Amino acid sequence: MAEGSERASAPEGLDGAGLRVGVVRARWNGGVVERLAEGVERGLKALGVVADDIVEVSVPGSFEIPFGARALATSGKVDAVICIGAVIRGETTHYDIVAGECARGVQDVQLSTGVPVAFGVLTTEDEIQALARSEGPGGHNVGEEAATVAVEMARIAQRYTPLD
Ligand code: DLZ
Repeated sequence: MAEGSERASAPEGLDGAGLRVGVVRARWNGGVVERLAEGVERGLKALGVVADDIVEVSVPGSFEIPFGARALATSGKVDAVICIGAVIRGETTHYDIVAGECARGVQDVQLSTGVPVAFGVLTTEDEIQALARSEGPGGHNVGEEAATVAVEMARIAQRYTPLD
């Protein structure tokens, strides 16, 4: 597992004020996903994204996350999308399919639409690992990290999107 020092730090002065952010959340492993959602909320708030600019879509499982992300990305209503879910190997016989298709689909969505999509989906061996990556304030939370990624990538997209 990546230690704190290996994780990407946020760029200096990163500011999410005025950005509209979509959140796609899976209902499988709902307890862990709720913890990730709390991390997303903390992360966005810390960067100045207000609650009125956040739209949330719930999907059944992580396999459906790319579809939800595409719906939001093509809506014209968001500057970035954050995906949160938890695929836990111990509880999932077809773990590799669900986790792999989720990651592939998310990457497809952001490259095909030009709207950044942050991958806050946990793929872990067991629930202990999932809980360790969805901690409360001050701890490691992949949802919180994904919030920072979404804001950073939205700013990059704005900077380099050609004018009409
Ligand atoms: C079916 C399934 C299984 C076994 N495990 C998980 C999981 O650990 N995490 C998750 O988000 N979703 C899981 N799913 C549900 C699939 O993502 C999907 O919702 C169903 O296969 C229906 O398409």
